[in-house]
Amino acid sequence: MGSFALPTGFRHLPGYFDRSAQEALVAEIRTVVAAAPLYVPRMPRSGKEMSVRMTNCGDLGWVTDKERGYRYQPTHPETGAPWPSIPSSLLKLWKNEAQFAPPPQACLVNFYDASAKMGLHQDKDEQEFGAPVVSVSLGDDCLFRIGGVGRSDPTRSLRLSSGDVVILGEQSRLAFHGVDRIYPGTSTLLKNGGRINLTLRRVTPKPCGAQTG
Ligand code: MD3
Ligand code: FE
Repeated sequence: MGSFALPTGFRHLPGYFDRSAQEALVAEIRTVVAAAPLYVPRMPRSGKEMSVRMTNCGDLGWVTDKERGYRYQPTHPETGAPWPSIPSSLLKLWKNEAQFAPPPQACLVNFYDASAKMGLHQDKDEQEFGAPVVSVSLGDDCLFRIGGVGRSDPTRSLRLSSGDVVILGEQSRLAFHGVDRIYPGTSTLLKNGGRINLTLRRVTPKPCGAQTG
């Protein structure tokens, strides 16, 4: 609830995608999920289930399980298949908003039902923090919270709606953040309700002199 400044490099672009673009994105994500089913991520060591369901597209996907913990890998943890490719509309979003950064390697797909949430955390499993994280919200609204680079730094809460884009660069890249709650029934985009969040990331530094991302 604070009114202090957000970290530099934090950009919230409300309504970036209009309804028809959101519908097109949902159709593309359904294709991704058909090839790479949502799975139940588990916390390292405890094996405790997260409430969010996850999958990925891109060369690398972020996964977690009890035995091996948080990591990026090129294949689905349950099917063993390579992740499907990142939809072109998301590559275009990255190109337009992440400026000089080389192409995204990972697109994490998070699905929240009415009771799902995500605790306050930092995204630090990547080897590259120079590139921003670019996120897209689809479906029901959520209450998103962002703080500073220390776990106990004061936090601010923002409501994110379907079609919103959030860009986390510079100081905000390593800020603690989380999703406190979903507001069920606030969007008609997803037939059965819930919220999808897409998070585009660079995982490794750009290979020096290479032509590919
Ligand atoms: C702020 N996802 O997948 S997206 C995650 O809505 C994650 O599913 C949330 O946090 C979600 O790791 C938030 C917005 C977001 C993404 C990455 C960030 C905010 C961030 C990285 C640093 C700071
Ligand atoms: Fe995160």
